Amino acid sequence: MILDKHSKIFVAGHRGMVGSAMVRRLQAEGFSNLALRSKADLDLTRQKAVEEFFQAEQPDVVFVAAARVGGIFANNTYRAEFSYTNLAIQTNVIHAAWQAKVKGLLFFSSSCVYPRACPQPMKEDHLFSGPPEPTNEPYAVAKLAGMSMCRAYRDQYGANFTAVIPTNLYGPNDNYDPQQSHLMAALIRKFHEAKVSGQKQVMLWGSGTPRRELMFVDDAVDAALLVLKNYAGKDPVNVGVGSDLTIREIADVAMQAVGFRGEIAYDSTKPDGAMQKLLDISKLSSLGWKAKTSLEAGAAIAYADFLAKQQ
Ligand code: GFB
Repeated sequence: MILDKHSKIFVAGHRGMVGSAMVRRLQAEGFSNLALRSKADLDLTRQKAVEEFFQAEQPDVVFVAAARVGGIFANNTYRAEFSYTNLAIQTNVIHAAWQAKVKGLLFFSSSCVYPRACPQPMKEDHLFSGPPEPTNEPYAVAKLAGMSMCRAYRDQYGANFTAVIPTNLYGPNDNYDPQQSHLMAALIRKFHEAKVSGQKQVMLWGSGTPRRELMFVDDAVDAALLVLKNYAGKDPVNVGVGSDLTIREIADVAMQAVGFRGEIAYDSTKPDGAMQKLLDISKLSSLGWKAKTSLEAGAAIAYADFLAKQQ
């Protein structure tokens, strides 16, 4: 068994949306031996600091949820940062985890690793079969390298390192910055600001026609934990809900959750990004897993989180 109640667990990136959801989940399950460090205490881009941390703490299990992340605009604008920071963090953490002989490591990748022209729904077998979407290529290539590294350490050293590939996530502790945010956080912020200022129209980006598979972050970490505990395969596992909606449909749900009653317009000078990226979740489903949170319920929780952060 990889995890027991005494396991020392390092959640890298525990203040981010995914890492904080993982900490919530582990604590709810009674895991109390968590090794957590803020960015100020441990800069994961510094190899020496990371090695010293692993030598001192000797964690049993590691979740790699630390990353430089953002929505389509941030990915496309801060291309060097998305490349360097992610490559540095994951390289340092994965290598130091192997040196410290951890029992298990789970790396959070992203569905943007699939080729731009990938057949839909995207199966794990489609990985490495074509170039990624250009707006997030540096991020995608870094995440591909992280997955390849997990597989290489497994192949050469027998390390129990696995990657999950989550779809587009949203939920508590999302980043609501207007330029950096992912779709759901951007929708919540824009609709909320329009509602409180009495604005009649909200401007969204692109054409509104691309499709996205949105998943509530607590469901994603639930699936990831199941993979760590029960999955014995070598290849990464897609983590999604199994269905997608157009941006327009997603915007309708967010608008209802926020209570904005005006109109939506689309700024076609802003990019659409990938037109579709629906994950094939057969492998995850075969482990007996199913998403629990509807988009409507998740959007309401996310909006409550946004409001709490305004105070
Ligand atoms: O979540 P998002 O920013 O990134 O969603 P990706 C972008 C889609 O939502 C595009 C549309 O089709 C945008 O045109 N959109 C409409 C908006 N209005 C807005 C808005 O106000 N803000 C934003 N951000 N989008 C992500 C990667 O790509 O895929 C992530 O950026 C991650 O890093 C994720 O890998 C899986 O879905 O295009």
